[in-house]
Amino acid sequence: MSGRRDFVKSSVLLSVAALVRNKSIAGPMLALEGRSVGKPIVISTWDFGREANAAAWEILGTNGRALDAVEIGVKVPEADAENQSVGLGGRPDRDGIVTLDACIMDENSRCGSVAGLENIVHAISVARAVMEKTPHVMLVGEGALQFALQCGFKKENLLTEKSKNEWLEWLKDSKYRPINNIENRVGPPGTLPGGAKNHDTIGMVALDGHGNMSGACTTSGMAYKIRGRVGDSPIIGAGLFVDNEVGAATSTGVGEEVIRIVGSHLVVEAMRQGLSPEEACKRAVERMVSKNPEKSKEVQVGFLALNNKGEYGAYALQDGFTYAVRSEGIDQVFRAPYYYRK
Ligand code: SD4
Repeated sequence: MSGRRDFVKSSVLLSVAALVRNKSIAGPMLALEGRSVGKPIVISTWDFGREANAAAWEILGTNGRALDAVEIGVKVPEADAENQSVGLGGRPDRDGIVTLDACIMDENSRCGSVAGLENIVHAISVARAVMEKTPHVMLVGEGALQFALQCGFKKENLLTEKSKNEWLEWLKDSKYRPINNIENRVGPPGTLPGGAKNHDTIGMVALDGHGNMSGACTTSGMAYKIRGRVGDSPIIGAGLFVDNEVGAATSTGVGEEVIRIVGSHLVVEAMRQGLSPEEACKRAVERMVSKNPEKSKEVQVGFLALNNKGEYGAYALQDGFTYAVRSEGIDQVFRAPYYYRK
């Protein structure tokens, strides 16, 4: 009982800390190292992670498994036609075709992944089927679609009128110009027609009441990418990594930069060495800067991490990366600390 009281007290304190932290959005960032609310807990990328967390919490809050929670959680943005960077309604490649990348990893280090998947809304569930029903980890393109159809997934058109019209507009000058923090920003004229708002890849990691961790990551990738391009999101170790003995991490942003440093694996290994989740994310960002200083100034990458004690943190290259946290007594979006200060 007193444990429960202490827990509630610490949750309240944390909410206060969270308020303070959110206030800091406009000013200097407060680094609250190793924030912890205990288990179960789910965290995910960007503001829209909050809705995904709510779905995941229905599983976690009733003593369910982290693996089920992360799958159900990320299916929310996958099914949202208004979200133009995940699943249905995602922006297409430069040939006008929506291709999805996704991966999932569980507490036993089992993992599954699909890349360049077309016409299936829930890429994450196909990734889970790869993990559970095949001896493989990753299926791509035609083969991934064939496998999904064999598993009973239904073929659907993923290109909405909105995304199609924007792509047709984009074709007028066909320049590949990713926008940082696309979720929070209105694109400059000519970059995303109509100054459209967007969301971004969802990466989600969770710790369940049994002390087990899982993660999921799903995206339509960078808008107007070259046909066949695969980002970090379906690559185990880059866009997502889970080690039940240590913790889990996921990433969002320009996938090429994440792949080069095998970012999420690096974050988990840094936590294994004793760094807090935020420090570990910062280490990955610093590695990215040291390996590619010029490029890192221009692009956005954010890492999000959770250790197996329920401590969480994030760090990004640039300002603007947000993440959502859900646990008993907390349902909140935070703004991550970042490397490049103007
Ligand atoms: C990718 N990391 O395909 C994904 C996309 C993303 O912010 O997260 N964009 O590279």
